[in-house]
Amino acid sequence: MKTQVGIIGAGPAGLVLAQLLAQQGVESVVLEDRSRTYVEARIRAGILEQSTVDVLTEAGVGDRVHREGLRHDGIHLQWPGHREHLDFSALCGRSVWAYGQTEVVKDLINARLATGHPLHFEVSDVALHDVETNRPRITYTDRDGVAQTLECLVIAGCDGSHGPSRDLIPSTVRHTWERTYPFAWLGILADVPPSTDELIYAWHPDGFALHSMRSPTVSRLYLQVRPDEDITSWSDDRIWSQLAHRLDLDGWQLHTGPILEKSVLPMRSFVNTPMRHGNLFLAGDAAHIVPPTGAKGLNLAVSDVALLARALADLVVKKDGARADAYSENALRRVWRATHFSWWMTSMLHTTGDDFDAQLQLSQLRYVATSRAAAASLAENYTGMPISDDGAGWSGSDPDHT
Ligand code: RFL
Ligand code: PHB
Repeated sequence: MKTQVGIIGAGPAGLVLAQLLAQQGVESVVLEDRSRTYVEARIRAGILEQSTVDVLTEAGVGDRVHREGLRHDGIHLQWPGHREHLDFSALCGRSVWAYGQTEVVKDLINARLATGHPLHFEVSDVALHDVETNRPRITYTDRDGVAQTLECLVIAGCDGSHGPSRDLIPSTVRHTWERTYPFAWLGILADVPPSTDELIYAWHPDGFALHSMRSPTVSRLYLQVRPDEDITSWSDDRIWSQLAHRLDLDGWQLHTGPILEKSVLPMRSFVNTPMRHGNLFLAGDAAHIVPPTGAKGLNLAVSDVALLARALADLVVKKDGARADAYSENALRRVWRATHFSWWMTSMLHTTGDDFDAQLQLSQLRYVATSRAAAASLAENYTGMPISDDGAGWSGSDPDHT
């Protein structure tokens, strides 16, 4: 079999890339080792930056997010006795949307299958070959157990943090940076209407808590826990009472309901460079991981492939390699900005057990809540850098800037 772009992974990165390439007349084959049901049910991120919604719209899969997504024009920052609202529209003129990754993935799979272009689930033994040549290949076993070879012009490694693609970059050119954090999140999905209009990010001496949401009837909440936390020691009652305790504010009440899912997520920052080696291009979690505090993981995956789709269309259709040559550097500018912001939000909001750290965190929270400049910095990072080929940043995005 032959294709122009072989895409490994049907997560947000691989599926958005396939959709954007198809729109530009570039053929691709998507290979995914999990089942469609598994991929569509995997509960992960929930906040989409405006640029992400724009890319999904441009990719022809924006209808449902516009219809069912909940637009948020700010967040609440909380510490004991205080809940301060940051108004993103006033601070930077941008918004975010609460819309689950499960729904983004369902929309993308439906769109891909509707075009009739290949998307193969439940493949195994995926291996990449000759990525430094003009004829890279992917070998795999299809769901019927038949060995297959896919000849490509380029390969897009969109296979997440545990996929095989990243390892094809030789150690002589590869550089990685990593930070593991001394805490994790216990996340729940609950069948109860959100108790808040905007997300609440709460600092508390007993640990961070976050109130998010998926729809007008489903809430998503998180608690800071130890990385080795045993989930079986967290009964539903214990989870709700810790959430109520950490999110407590006079005159406000947390509504509880049936817990549909609970899991512990480790927290890590990781960056792999370069994001291109020969005719292998990495995108999304295959190249970088951020802790979820900044809500950036899914958004970075989408911005990577927005840049990559243009680069690959130029390379494959026009035989113009300029954007492909600049891809790694341009994508990494956004990646490092999001890596810093996610680390900063994580450091500001998670208790370490150290009293000095706690005082610095409270001082920072008061500063962000009272200084327009500090609040605007959080707002423009949270709502995300506009996507541009040269990673030029935010110039021109300030509504007051002429
Ligand atoms: P994905 O979504 O992991 O997709 C990669 C796909 O590649 C497939 N794959 C393979 N396919 C074929 N052959 C192989 N050998 C393969 N190996 C892997 C996988 O099955 C999968 O379908 O990466 P992508 O597309 O880059 O998207 C990135 C986002 O999914 C990710 O950044 C976020 O979800 C991160 N993240 C969260 N981000 C947030 O902003 N907020 C959250 O609350 C949040 N929760 C999470 C998360 C990531 C998690 N993981 C990865 C541990 C919760 C979890 C559990
Ligand atoms: C979520 O809704 O899952 C969510 C929201 C904000 C974050 C992380 C996760 O920072």
